[in-house]
Amino acid sequence: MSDYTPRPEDKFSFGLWTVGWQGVDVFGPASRELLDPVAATYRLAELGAAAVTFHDDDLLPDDAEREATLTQFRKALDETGLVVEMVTTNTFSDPVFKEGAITANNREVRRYALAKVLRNIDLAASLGAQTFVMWGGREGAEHGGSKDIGAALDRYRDALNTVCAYVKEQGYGIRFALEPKPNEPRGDILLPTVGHALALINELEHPEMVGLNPEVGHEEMAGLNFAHGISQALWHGKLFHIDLNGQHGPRFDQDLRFGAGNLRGAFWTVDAMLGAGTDRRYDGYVHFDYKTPRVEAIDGVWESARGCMRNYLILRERVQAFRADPDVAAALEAAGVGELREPTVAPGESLDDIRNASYDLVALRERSVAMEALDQLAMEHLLGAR
Ligand SMILES: [Mn+2]
Repeated sequence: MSDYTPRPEDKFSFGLWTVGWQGVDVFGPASRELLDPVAATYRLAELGAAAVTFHDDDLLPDDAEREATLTQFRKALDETGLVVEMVTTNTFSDPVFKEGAITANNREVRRYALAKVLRNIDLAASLGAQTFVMWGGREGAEHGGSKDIGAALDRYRDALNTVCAYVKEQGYGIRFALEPKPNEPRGDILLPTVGHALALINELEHPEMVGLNPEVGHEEMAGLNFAHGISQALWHGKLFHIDLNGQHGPRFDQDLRFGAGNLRGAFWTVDAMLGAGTDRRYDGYVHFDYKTPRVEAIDGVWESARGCMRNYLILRERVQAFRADPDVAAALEAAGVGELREPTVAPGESLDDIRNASYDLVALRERSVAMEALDQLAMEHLLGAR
């Protein structure tokens, strides 16, 4: 049995809001005590994390205590060796943002939201964060006709252009990562999927500064294949960050620990992160954005954090064994996976070469694709049967 102890080189990272979630849901108040974010930082370091991330309001809910808390937090980082790799802004909790933040109909709200984001960018830079995530949880609508979608996208674009220009002007080494989500808390959220967000990025003044922070549960809530989504983001050079968690199909945002929910999806997610047999791999922090279920007490909080990392390490081992298995190499060959890497029309060929070629359609119709065999091998590696 392998050792699944997390190490700094595994680059595990946790949002302070994850272990800090008190279990408040639509039907009931907090089920756990408030966790001090500085104390949580020490505990996550003990568990083997390499980094922490936070929303401004997770760490610094009270302006009067801002400097004192930051001093304590910087001390915790120094003492543990943890880094802050990503920072994000809470533009969703305060009822001022009830109808949106940077795309609210109300212009005062949009200006206040932008000011909050800019202030937080300064904080992110001062803590050495490389990535600044923007999740527009309140950017959306419940009512048809209540939102001019084109104007909302104009304002989204403007806000991204503004923050990119600000980062360049300040000389900060920060990139932005958009986090898509289809719904919840809004009935319908703008930029609902990886694909929608990628399309918006193409309209920006500095598209090279903006990528994605896809989250497992957010794509799966929409019934989408997360491994395919991050593979496309990698293909565009846009997988700047990742939010790992677990989800059981299209229902409310469950935020289960990584590996819970769609386990086969988690296997292919880790495979995609490791390149899926190609050199297009994710090399950033392995970031968890999950919530310990409300039923748990504080012991369950730390167990779930440990479980996220342990499940990633177990799945990584299974994926690597799958990719190293000679039977899998043969099955990939039989399934013609490598052949897709050959251009359909080779350099130097003309369209007449494909028009005038003869095709044995009977043989093509009847050919084996051998994909069940390949998938069964993956299943057996995942289940530890090989
Ligand atoms: Mn997230």
